[in-house]
Amino acid sequence: MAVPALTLHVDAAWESPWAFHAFVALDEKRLAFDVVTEPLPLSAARRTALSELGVLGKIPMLVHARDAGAFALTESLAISEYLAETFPYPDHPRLFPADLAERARARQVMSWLRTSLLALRSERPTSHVFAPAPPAALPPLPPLTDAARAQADELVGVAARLIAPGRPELFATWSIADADLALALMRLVAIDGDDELVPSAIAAYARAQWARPSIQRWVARAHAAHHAGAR
Ligand SMILES: N[C@@H](CCC(=O)N[C@@H](CS)C(=O)NCC(=O)O)C(=O)O
Repeated sequence: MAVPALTLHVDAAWESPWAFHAFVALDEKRLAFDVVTEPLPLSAARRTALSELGVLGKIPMLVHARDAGAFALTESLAISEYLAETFPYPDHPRLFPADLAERARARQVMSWLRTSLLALRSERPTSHVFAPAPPAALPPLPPLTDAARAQADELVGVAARLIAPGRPELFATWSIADADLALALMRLVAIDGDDELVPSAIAAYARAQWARPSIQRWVARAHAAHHAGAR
């Protein structure tokens, strides 16, 4: 069997939202890839080794073995854009909308999700979103502070403006922005319950996205890591 030319370095606990993004992007592109797990926080030696490879010592890191030599890249959005351009449609499914305005909107949402909602992200961590049921497997989380609650309302408001009623995806076809927005919403839906903070139509969007095979393949790896005690 041919050795995949692509390797993705992810966190050993499988709970990084940015590694999730890169993994889903590779899977949606129908690309074969190897995975290397990195315990976090990275040791000084590992951070140095990764930064010598790909400029920044972080995960996710994509390594592409090419005739011209290995190319290593961090930053989840840079990774999905590299995959979109290196393995373009129609030979591979799209990651970004074909329409330029929709593509820009997808980038806007993903950039915002990476730079905002810090209190909500801290109080509703992905460790709980990716944990296997029952939720009792992890200690319960306290109620949201006022700051995180305001950010939850902001997130729901953004989702409500973007998701057309009854539409399963943000745009005409699925895009990687759907995976990012669904994960952000699952911080509320999976931890606090559907009805608590998220209107049912938006919770239904998040759950439908969550059922996507690429996302479920990440979730299965996260559950396996949990059972193996990697977190
Ligand atoms: N903006 C980056 C964030 C990447 C990032 O912050 N990665 C963290 C893990 S989630 C990391 O590598 N931390 C190194 C460490 O904890 O030692 C992206 O989108 O990929």
